[in-house]
Amino acid sequence: MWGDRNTIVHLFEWKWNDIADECERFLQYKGYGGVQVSPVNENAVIGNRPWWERYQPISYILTTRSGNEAQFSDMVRRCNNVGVRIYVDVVINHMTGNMGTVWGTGGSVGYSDIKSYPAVPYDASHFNPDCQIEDYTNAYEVRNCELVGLRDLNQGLEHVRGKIVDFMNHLINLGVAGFRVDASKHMWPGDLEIMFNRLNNLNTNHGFAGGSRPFIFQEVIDLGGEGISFREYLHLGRITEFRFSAQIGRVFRGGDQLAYLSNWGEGWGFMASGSALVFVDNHDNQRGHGAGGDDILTYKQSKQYKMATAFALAHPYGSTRVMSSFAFTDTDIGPPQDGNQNIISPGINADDTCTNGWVCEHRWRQIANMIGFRNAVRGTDVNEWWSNGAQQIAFCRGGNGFIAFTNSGTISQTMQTCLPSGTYCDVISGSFINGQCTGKTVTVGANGMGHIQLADNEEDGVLAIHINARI
Ligand code: LM2
Ligand code: CA
Repeated sequence: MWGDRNTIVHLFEWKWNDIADECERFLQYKGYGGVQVSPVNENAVIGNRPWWERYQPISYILTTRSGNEAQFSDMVRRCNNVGVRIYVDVVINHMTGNMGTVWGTGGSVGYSDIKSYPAVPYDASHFNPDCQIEDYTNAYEVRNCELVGLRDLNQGLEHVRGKIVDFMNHLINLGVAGFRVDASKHMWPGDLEIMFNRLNNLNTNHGFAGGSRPFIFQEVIDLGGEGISFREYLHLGRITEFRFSAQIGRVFRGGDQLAYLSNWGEGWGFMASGSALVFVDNHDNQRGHGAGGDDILTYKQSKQYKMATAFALAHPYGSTRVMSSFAFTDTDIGPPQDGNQNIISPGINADDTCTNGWVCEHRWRQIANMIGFRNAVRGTDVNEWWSNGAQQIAFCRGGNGFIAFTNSGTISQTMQTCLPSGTYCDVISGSFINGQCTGKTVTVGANGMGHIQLADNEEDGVLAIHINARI
């Protein structure tokens, strides 16, 4: 990422042209560092187009409902030009489920019953034998059997490795910055290592320094108690820290005192900060798939969700990812589509929010402004931790930022903000625009002290000020 940027936003199921527009009109100005895009390669066309059809590959042709290769390539160029990196969700553990002859979004055919995908090509010899994953304490089974019936590729074979490496290197040549590796737990670390080592350096024609390696974050769900540990993947890249997602949701739902967050991070048993990719929710657990169950907060619990997200972005632990959703009640339903099953683009309201069924959490003022906070406090630690011993906390990030939270009761007191004297804009209740603040302000004296007013009944239980929003 560019040095003055942070956080990947997952623009789940967005079309490439819309993402390019979003990089240019919004993400660059808020300081977002990158976009995780939905799978780019051809997937099975399934019924009324559930979101999960994109996790059933037919080939490595870059044609999906998000767009074709020309559109993808144009998006990468346009986003890189404004300093926003692209990270691709690569589905390399498996192909489709077993459902006979199946057609893909690029017009290719798959014969899933005989494990034949001619557009790659893969045939039955390239897959693991038929068996289903049932016992998650059995590492061999988790890696060599089928995950929910999806035809399981054998990455121990050179032919399979070569096809996957060619696919990923093609994306690198098009200018992507890295990958979310789907279902990493279901592949052998030794096979991943061989493949990752064969990836090209990032494309210097897209502004990457010579010798830059792709940023890899592996989807490994490890809440403990299984046959496979995240530790087996630490040397290969970052890892999705699902305990972060489950615990932050539980805490901000009121299941624990905010005061206990004083040692958040490794102190809570999470992996080392430098290995973790962290998030409040992801596309799976926001709808009851994946891990975390009822603890997970989503856009549907908006106040607590914004608070948890603000905490995640204010805290130095891990590399952060923000979820951006389409609205749903049915957990299978895909993105907003027209009568021809084409994805409908989000429209943009005057207040920055989205239309047409897109939630756009990443555009919510409280979330987007915290990207600016995170950029302002880069390189600092948590200091001046304060709590009331229960549901109210506050802390500084070096001398660059201060944030307070209440999950119960009103905060009204003078606190150490660690900021130079001046008047600061609370970027939660408003925004800092052209030197003016549309929300509350905090006046900080020469001693760093400021009066913090955060009422129990406010829209958001957060107040955040930082050095780049001084009036
Ligand atoms: C992932 N990470 O490891 C993704 O984050 C997750 O979204 C994917 O599952 C999963 N791995 C496989 O890539 C999703 C979804 C599943 C869905 C699969 C495949 O959570 O429910 O399974 O994609 O589309 C669906 C059906 C399932 C069926 C399967 C095969 O829901 O009932 O199993 O297809 O036909 C018979
Ligand atoms: Ca596997």
